[in-house]
Amino acid sequence: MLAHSSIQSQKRTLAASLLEVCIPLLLFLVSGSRAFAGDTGACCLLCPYDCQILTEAECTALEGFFLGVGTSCNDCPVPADVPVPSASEVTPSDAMNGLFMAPILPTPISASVITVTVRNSCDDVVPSAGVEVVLTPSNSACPTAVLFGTTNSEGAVTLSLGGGGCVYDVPLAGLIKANGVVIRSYDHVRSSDGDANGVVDLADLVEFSAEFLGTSSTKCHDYDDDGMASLKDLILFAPGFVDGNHCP
Ligand SMILES: [Ca+2]
Ligand SMILES: [Ca+2]
Repeated sequence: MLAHSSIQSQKRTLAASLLEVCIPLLLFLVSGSRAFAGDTGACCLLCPYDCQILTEAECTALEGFFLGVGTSCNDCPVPADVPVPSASEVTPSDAMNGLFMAPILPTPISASVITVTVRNSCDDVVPSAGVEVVLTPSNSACPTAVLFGTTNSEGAVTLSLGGGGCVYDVPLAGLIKANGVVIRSYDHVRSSDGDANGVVDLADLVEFSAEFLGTSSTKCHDYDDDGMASLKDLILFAPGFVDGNHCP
């Protein structure tokens, strides 16, 4: 009787052991069959960028982009360095609806120093982006103007628009490119050195005053493009005139 009980006990132990081994094995085979069936591939996820090897259904559930069965994560397009105009910003030029230039010495005038922040489609900043300001021949830049730069780790670069001239209501008058993509196209590029002779001088004051007093129509000295040459524009004109701002 004891021997029979011992045998039964051994059988139960053996059965338990088999189950312990077989259940994981079955689970492995079931899950492995999916891979053997070859229905997985690269699932590219954006914002933030990621990639996982999944089935198409699993990828769709994550709102990813399924590249196809058998594809690898190396095939996912990486959007990180593609600038998007609507996500990028230029201060203070965006608020002024145009670019403002001024001769650079002895001290750059505030609004002529701009900050360009480049972002991608995920609204993430784009570091190490090459940024360039492109002007028409109607504007002349000082030799030391900084019209090119590379964004820092915050996706920002500061440029100094030293120079003069006046362009208004001309499409493509001032372009800002980032990694070759046009992120801004301004119709106005104005300067306190409106006649572009390299110095904010009496001739510019005469023109500014005419617009400020309303004896001539607003054209070149409405720097913030609000429809009139007013106190806000005088604040940008006066320091350059008083200091005789000039190009090197
Ligand atoms: Ca001048
Ligand atoms: Ca104005």
